Amino acid sequence: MKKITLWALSAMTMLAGCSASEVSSLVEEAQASDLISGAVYKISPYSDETRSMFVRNASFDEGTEIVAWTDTKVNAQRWRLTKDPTGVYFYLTNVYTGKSVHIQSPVSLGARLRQYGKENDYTYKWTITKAEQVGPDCYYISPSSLASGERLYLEIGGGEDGTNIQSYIKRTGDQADKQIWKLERVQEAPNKFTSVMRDEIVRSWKAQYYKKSQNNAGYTLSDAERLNNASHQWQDAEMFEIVLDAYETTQDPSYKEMFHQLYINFVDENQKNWLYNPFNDDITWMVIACVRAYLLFGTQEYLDVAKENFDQMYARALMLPEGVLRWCEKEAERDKTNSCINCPAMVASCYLAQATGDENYYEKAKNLYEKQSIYLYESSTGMVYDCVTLTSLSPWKWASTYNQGTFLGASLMLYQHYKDALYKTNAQMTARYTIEHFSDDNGILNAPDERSDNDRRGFKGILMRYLRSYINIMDDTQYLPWMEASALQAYNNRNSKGIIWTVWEEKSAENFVYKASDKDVRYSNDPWGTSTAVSIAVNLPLIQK
Ligand code: 7K2
Repeated sequence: MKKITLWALSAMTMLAGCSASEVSSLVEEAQASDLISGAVYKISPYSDETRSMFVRNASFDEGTEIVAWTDTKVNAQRWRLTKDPTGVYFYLTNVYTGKSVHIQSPVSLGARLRQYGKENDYTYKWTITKAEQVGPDCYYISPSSLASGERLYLEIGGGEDGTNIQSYIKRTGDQADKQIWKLERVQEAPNKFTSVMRDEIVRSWKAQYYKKSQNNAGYTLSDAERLNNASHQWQDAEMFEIVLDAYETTQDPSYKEMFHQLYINFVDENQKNWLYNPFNDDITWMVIACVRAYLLFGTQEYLDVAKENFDQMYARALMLPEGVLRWCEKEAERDKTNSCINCPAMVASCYLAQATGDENYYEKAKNLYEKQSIYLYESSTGMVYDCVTLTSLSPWKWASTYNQGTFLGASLMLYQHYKDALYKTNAQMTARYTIEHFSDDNGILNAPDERSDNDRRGFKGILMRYLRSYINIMDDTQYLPWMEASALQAYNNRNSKGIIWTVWEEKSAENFVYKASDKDVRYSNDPWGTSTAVSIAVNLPLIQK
């Protein structure tokens, strides 16, 4: 061990003063001449071709580790090989992040690989030689920096996802295979979000969850049993909305049928009047889904059910004289008004106005908007507060993607109807606040509070539909690159089944478990936390080329 480290140091010192031709003369073996400079490759351990080299979590961060991970056919697992100016060594540049593989220096036994944005010294240069005795496309990959006959070779550590890739002295016998890599040339895919990617995401999600969400038992539940089910109601409704989004943006008639099946199942489980549920927001989310479905498909029952539930909900939820809506009818919650009831109710009311032609629904939405703006909106920043207890009047100043989204949506719908510039300004402020507040250093959506909580994990899917409205209605594409970058991040972090957990900045595990700081979240049977990627996929406006 000691010997190698010292030797590596001396090799470094030598190289530091070398000219290009001197460097190339140090290479003793035939280079892999059939590798094409500029072409894109999948690089897999020969001992486990189901995996490939991956920038951990598809992160753009400088210094991110390069690891082996189950191949998911995404650019974060694809590498461009480029010859260095001497024509001897290769750079390996990730197709997604644009950053190149660098070996920890001084190069020694166990040196790790990381990505960085520059590729101008020997720590980025790789010698790739054929392992012809093993098979076609098989190679050794060595750091360029070691000048003597004794080279180091890249090898994988263990056999799990996330196992590191390191350099080591030549292995023999049983161990030899772990230093062999398959370099398979693949077609280059641009870092653009396409309709093909969108359809893959929807298809995978449907394949994983759709049948399981159907209740074929054919029994009617008692009220008490339905209450136990209540926390799924609004999640169901918001996933149904994603199906409607998909219909709107693709015109694929299969979504019409899918919505209808989901609706049938919903009323089978929850019946057609939902007032037994004390959460007024739960009722309202499903009202939105139903009235939207009526507007799209013309099925009268959807509108009748939506209208009945909305009217009854509104009558019991309206708090006077304040003019806002009560979130929950439970005794301890009766003084509280929340953005998650007021804003969806404004949206529902605007849709009902469109569906019925009854102007009163627009008036209801307008009045609610005015009161929401007094109690739970900061017009100077575009921040939507979460909730306030009217007896204490000290709001919880917590911004969430869903409240930002529904307030944005209400602003847009009211602007379209009343043409009042205030709604437009609020829409612009709210959109800007949302993008600035929920971005990481790389300009990609990041909502740390919404990673694992049972309800919050689906929040950002709601935002996506209203961002689409914003882009279309305001004809303002300034946030489109942000949205596309976020969609691509999600896509690059899919698992091999095509399922994407709501934490788009982390690779979705093959075993469908998200390790939150306080608990493990299992999502192989729960579609909610993976619906957000479906939402961005179907809501991202695709620019025709
Ligand atoms: O406090 C409310 C809301 O204001 C806040 O934004 C979120 C944050 O939490 C609750 S809403 C949570 C749901 C719980 N189950 C029943 C649902 O109707 C309810 O909306 O997470």
